[in-house]
Amino acid sequence: MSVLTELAASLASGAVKTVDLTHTLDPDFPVMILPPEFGQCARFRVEEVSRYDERGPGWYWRNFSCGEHTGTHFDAPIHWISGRDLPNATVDAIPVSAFVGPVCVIDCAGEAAEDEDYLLEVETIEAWEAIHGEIPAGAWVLMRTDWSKRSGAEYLNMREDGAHSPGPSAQTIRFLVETRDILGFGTETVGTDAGQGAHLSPPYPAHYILHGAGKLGLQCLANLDQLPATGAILICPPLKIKHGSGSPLRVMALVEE
Ligand code: 23J
Ligand code: MN
Repeated sequence: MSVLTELAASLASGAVKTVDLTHTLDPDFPVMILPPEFGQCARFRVEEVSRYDERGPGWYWRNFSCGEHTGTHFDAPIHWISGRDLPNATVDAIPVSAFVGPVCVIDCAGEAAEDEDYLLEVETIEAWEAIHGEIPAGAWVLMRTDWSKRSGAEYLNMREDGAHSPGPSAQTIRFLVETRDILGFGTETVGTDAGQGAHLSPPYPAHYILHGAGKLGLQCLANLDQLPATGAILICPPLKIKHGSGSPLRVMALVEE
């Protein structure tokens, strides 16, 4: 059998299942809050156009609006100043091959439960690799923290000194980009960076280093506890927004039972 014929049979039999890694787009879902001197990302909004009524007797449809970084979303390299001059740096120009690929999941749920400012360090990646093998070039790497199980104020976890949520260290992102040549890095939190990432060096290291190297980001992912450490295939095509810096999207994975 060809690879895709086998895949089709495996999907039909349930040997390969599809896992949804996406939060529902909802006005109540939190968005990133930046210091007040900066522009802000818009929440998801929706208005009804018609619902089998005088505005449209046979059809239901709505208009929606939101930010490019609202809800479960994709970050393109041009999102950050370090990636501004790279080729194919916008969501409409990234080769679509980047939107399907192998995924490695680093489970930091226990550490994040102990320490809300937990930083994923290189030693932890190396310990993970000692068990699961080296992260292959071109892989998506996802940081599982179970942060997606939080709701309301607990999700952003804002305090007077800013947000408190886990993320990768600068060294870890540099290691994944330079030594492993990953395709992208994804998190369950509102950013690819830790809540206190502005105080790291460089500030927002995940954004700065990933996008400066043409790598991609995913944020506000859900259900990472349903993925194996290795062996799943991630599917994450953003909307084809002209010159887009990112986009909300449906993210899913193919997982072998
Ligand atoms: C703009 C400024 C800082 C950050 C972000 C956006 C994000 O996290 C994002 O959604 O890309 S940290
Ligand atoms: Mn973003």
